[in-house]
Amino acid sequence: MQLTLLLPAKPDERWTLARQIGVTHAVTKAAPDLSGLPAPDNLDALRAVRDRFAEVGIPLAGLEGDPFDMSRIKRGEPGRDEDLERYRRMLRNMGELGIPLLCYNFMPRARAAQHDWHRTDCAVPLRGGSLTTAFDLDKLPAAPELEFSAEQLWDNYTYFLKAILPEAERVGVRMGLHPDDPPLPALGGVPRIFHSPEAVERALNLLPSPSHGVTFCQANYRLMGADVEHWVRRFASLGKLFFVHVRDVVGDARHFTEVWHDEGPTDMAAMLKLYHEVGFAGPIRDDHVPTMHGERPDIPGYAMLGHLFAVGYLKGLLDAQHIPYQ
Ligand code: CS2
Ligand code: MN
Repeated sequence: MQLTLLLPAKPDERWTLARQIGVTHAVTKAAPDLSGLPAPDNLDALRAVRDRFAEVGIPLAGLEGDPFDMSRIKRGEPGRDEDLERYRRMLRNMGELGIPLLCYNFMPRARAAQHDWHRTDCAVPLRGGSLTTAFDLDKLPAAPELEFSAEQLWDNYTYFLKAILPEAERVGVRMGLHPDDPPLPALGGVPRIFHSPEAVERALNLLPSPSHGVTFCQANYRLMGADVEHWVRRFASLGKLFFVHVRDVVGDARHFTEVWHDEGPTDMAAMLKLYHEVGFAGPIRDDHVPTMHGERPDIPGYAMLGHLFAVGYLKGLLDAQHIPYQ
């Protein structure tokens, strides 16, 4: 396994801290507002991002998230073919630059939403006054009329996959589908389709390809009510376990709170042993952590102090079980 952190696409103190705690690989969201460069469908821009990480010794294991506004693709709106060509260009660039993984989601953004992933509270007190995120469906206004149907979203997804997956396969980039977060059938007036493991497997079977697999976001599979061990083994047996997000939650998809990696209901040691047993050798990251004393509350899940704890905790569990990692 490659011990990884999601780091900003521009160097800052988080890069230094990542190196100091022994993280060996990075993933990043190379969107212009984060990189200060054109989007990754521009080869020089993506090369600059890759070289930034290479220069400090934390090679880029992959890209995550929407590299530019994906609304027209996800909503099936006019202009999507232009965006799909950009997406294919980004894949070609990744292949040329040796960036092997793309973690993507297909959550259409609700008009009012700030992120694709959604929370109703980003300052829930946890241990010692640390602050975590939570979601409570009952705190949202009554579900508005859907702007379009789940079947329409499946059609948009199929159109997207047919347009870009052959290119990913041609250039050797592996695409890991991240589940919806929260894994609900609709949110904010738009449908969601990747809220069950069966839906993810349906996606993999739409256009069978060795370049298509899963980002196994453990907490979201738990929120789906899925048999997490079963699906880790199934995706691994299919050669589809490309990337792992290993964080924990209490609750279910409608009402949950994210928790510290060492205080959740999931046996993290057993999960790491499972990933090792099924032969997972890809990148693994701690995903979200609580915000700690003195940290900015405006980047929920991604302030750095909690990652120092989480990475140390995961390294301890790996070392104690003699599970090799880079
Ligand atoms: C996270 C994502 O929701 C999750 O589980 O992995 O929010 C991820 O942090 C963002 O999409 C950026 O990749
Ligand atoms: Mn995740």
